[in-house]
Amino acid sequence: MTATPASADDVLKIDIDGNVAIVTINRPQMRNALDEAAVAKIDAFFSNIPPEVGAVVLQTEGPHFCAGLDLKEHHAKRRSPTEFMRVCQGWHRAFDKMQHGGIPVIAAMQGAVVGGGLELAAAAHVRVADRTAYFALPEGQRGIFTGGGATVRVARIITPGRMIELMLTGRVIDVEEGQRLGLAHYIADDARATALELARKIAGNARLSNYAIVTAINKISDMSATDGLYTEGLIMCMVQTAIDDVQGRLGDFVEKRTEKVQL
Ligand code: 1HE
Repeated sequence: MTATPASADDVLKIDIDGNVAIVTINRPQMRNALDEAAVAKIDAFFSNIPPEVGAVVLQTEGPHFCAGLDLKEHHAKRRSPTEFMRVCQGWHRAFDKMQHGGIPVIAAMQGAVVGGGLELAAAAHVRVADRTAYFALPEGQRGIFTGGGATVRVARIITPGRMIELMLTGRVIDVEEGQRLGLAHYIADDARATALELARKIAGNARLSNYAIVTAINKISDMSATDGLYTEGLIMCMVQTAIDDVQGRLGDFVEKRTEKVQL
């Protein structure tokens, strides 16, 4: 594995392993709570993903994935409504780049995936949890609201009604229920290893197909059915005419050189 210059104290560690980037949020002493600097680093990475990278593993250090907003910073700064609006917009920008940047992101989750930590995970395309993972939206107990995209991303995954119930009650859901609701796609003994294995496989897909998958499906779900179907057709044409190796990939199937789709 080659590593970009990173030290143990970096808030965001970035390792490039072939065509997979492993991005590690590194504030375990704060349970990976996100302050303004950490969000800016996430934004910077997803604004400028190295060109060789075909998939990203997003993971965090320590026993908890992410405790959400840095409540100490928030408490100390006594932010005005406008200042907090800017913070929320910063989260939205960073997580939008992650979700719509065109490169698949696979999250490896453990322990608390709560508040803004769940908002972060919801911006990933594939979510792998280990058996310690649990999920909650405790904003109601803290006297705040979601500000990192949960009303859009989490509500779409678990439904708005379920999100309202979780926020009102502060209920904590375990990994099995999280999987049933779609917050985890996989439960694994070693979430990081499974996420890396999936990332390597995903990075082997045609790059432009991956781009279309991670950008078009969410965008099309914002459209009317008529616009969505039209857009889908256009993207299909663009993808299959622009991919250099499409004939090769199709030929591999026609000439029986590739695996069938089977259980
Ligand atoms: C923090 C944070 C934080 C821990 N901001 N410092 N998020 C929450 O409401 C979750 C708050 N955190 C917790 O419920 C717990 O810390 C955990 C369940 C995640 C972990 O428990 P534990 O026993 O392993 O650790 P701890 O002893 O609670 O925390 C260790 C340290 O991390 C401690 O600091 P220390 O100086 O006493 O060592 C904690 O204060 C610190 N810490 N979580 C700051 N979140 C864009 S809007 C998003 C809205 C939200 O995300 S609201 C939800 C906020």
